Amino acid sequence: MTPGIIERYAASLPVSATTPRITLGEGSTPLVRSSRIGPSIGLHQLYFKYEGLNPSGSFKDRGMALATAKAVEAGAKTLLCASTGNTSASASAYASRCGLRAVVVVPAGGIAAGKLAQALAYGATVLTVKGTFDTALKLVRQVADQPGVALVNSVNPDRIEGQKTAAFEIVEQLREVPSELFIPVGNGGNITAYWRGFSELARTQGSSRPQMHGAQAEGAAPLVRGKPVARPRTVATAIRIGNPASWESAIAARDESGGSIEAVSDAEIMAAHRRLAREEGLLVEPASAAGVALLLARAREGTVRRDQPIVCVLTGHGLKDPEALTRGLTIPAAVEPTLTALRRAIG
Ligand code: AN7
Repeated sequence: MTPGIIERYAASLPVSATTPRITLGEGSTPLVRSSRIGPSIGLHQLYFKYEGLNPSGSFKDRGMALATAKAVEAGAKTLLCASTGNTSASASAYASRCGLRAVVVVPAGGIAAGKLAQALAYGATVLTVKGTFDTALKLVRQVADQPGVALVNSVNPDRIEGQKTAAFEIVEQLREVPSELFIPVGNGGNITAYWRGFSELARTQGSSRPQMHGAQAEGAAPLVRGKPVARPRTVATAIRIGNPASWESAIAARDESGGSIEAVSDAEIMAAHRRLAREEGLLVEPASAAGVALLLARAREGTVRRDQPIVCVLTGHGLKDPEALTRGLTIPAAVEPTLTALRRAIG
């Protein structure tokens, strides 16, 4: 049996012997060495942490395993969240696993098809609101004080604790600390979690810490602009967030690591998304390509350390957003079922 993150990292997590070891097999995701993108820009130690291979298809499962375990331990009956899609898919999966109710609130028309399908299929109560993720999060925070309800957005500290385990895994897999880490930033929870993970290793093992580079989409870049964005816009729906809940800790990760949080355009995101599929065989959702887009931009500027290991976190699976995968591509017309027609079509 594959141990989940609670079992593997219990000593570093806020759990006791009686905390249930809830798992869907999250974590232990591959660190894949870049075969073509890295070498094309002179980086021979570029790696991708492929978090899309988690059980519900995103990194959220690490934090959700722990948040659900702690909710069950506290006697909760309902998991509640607002979401741009992945948190809702993950909460719905872990709730069904534990016989809890999931209530997920998502922006109407604002989440990728696969994520909505997941929440419905796992049996969650799915509510869509006319507004942004920020509006949805503000609303759910106000109803989260009901008895038996656990709020499982990343404002829940157990989410961040669970997600820091990805930093532990990277160091185990690489057998050293990367010099730079590139990661998409929406609500700011995950960059906070990685920084905590690397910082804990630095404290306990005296290791170095990477420079943290966060990527926001140009039309949804409050941390880059220094002020909330009322109407966030981007093709990367997962990070269409205008007022991140983990604002201060995301900025702290940037500053303490000597890193950056920068904006990338939708065109750059989609170009990186396509390169990951066509040059690496890695399907990701658009938001997950934002970190790679930032790396490519910095490599063009010449501000990347070429001789050091660099890791890009690929946060969510490509199949979550099939529309993004086929954008600009045409589905071929049917071929007559004859050898001649097939040979002609192959060319
Ligand atoms: C694929 O699901 O906020 O900076 O509600 O799904 O920790 O928010 C998702 C965020 C990056 C950004 N990549 O992480 C949600 C949600 C993917 C994501 C992010 C998200 P945070």
